[in-house]
Amino acid sequence: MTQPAPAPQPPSSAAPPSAADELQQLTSPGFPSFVVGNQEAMTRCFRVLNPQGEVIAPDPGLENGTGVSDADALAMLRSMVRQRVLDERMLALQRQGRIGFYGAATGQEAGTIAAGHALQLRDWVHPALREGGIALHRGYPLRTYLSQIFGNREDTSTKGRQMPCHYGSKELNFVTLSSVMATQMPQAVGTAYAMALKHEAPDRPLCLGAIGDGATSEGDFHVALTFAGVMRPRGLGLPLLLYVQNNQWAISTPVEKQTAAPTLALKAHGYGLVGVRVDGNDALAVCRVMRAAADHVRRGGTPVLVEALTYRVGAHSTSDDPSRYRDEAVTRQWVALDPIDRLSAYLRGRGALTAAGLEELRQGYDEEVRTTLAEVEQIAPVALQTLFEDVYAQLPAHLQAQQAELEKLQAAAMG
Ligand SMILES: Cc1ncc(C[n+]2csc(CCOP(=O)(O)OP(=O)(O)O)c2C)c(N)n1
Ligand SMILES: [Mg+2]
Repeated sequence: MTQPAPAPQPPSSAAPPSAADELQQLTSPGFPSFVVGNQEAMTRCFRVLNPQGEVIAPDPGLENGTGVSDADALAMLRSMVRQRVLDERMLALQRQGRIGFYGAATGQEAGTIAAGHALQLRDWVHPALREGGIALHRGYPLRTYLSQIFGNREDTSTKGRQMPCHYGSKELNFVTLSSVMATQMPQAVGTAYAMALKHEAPDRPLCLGAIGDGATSEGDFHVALTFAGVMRPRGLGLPLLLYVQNNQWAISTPVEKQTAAPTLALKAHGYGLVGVRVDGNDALAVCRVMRAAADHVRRGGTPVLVEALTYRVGAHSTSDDPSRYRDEAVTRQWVALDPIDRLSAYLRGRGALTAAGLEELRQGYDEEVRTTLAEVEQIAPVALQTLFEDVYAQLPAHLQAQQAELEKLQAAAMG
């Protein structure tokens, strides 16, 4: 008698990778080379520091064995601590009903700040929700950053017409965030194309387009990668870096539901781009990879897609409660891989920072945020008549009528 064939099993939906699984993979395979089709660069995760902040494989040919000076590491740490303090304060403020919305970058400070630090000020940035810290790192005033969140008269970026966190600065080449996912990608391709037409290799300004893992499922992502590969003005690659912070969640959708590909960096290969995966919680690794990628595209090399592997340890935004859809035990494992702890442990090991020095930094930024916030809360809201500005050179009749009506209502309200 033959045994009945076993009933086919439904495919199991892949469980989110545990931090332990990811750590297994996070061995340092050596510095990735920026070559199209380099399987190892796209699948293994490049890192410099282990979770304790020790250099995994010091390279005697490089400054400090890491390729990053203490001054650079300290500059990144300062901005990362500032971002953490600021985000914590903003979340508290939202809970108190003093601001409407906030999207924090908690746990992603290395992925944000180190990527920004690797660029030059002449380089353009098309940011997504987690990259506001790059603007601050470039010198965007905290007062203006907070004014945008309050939408007050000093909100020079968006004049109170946008949601909070939509900062932008022409002077800093930091393009105002669009909430619409993945728009950064084709826009960055266009900006990079303009750079390629206006500037000569090998020292061209570049453009960074940043998105999250969820945005890789948008059509715009694929359109942008196609153009990034095929557009070769003057026979050179575009000066373009496509940067994906893979924090493993898109609100409540895990990255395993975005793609069956083993990594997001692998997607670069299908479009003829260079793909590199880096530990997004390791500021030194992000800085090194992004600097090398920047150098590569300034010279005219093929555009690079960098996937920074990290985790969204907090909520998506102040409108979200992650405990309703994910296992927070996994989150706690990632909290143990905190990028600020790791970088500060490294700097302490080098004698470039003390525990007291770190605490002083924290307190200094806490004071800065509180003082600036107290000032910003006193700034008047945007004047109502600005509703009618900036769209029409000549206000159409129906808007003129509405403006007159508004003025009458305002006069009546003033008594
Ligand atoms: C085209 C589009 N669809 C849906 C949304 C609503 N939405 C806002 S953020 C978000 C998830 C973004 O996830 P991800 O790209 O991983 O970035 P993260 O927030 O994790 O940094 C969604 C679905 C949107 N803003 N734009
Ligand atoms: Mg995400």
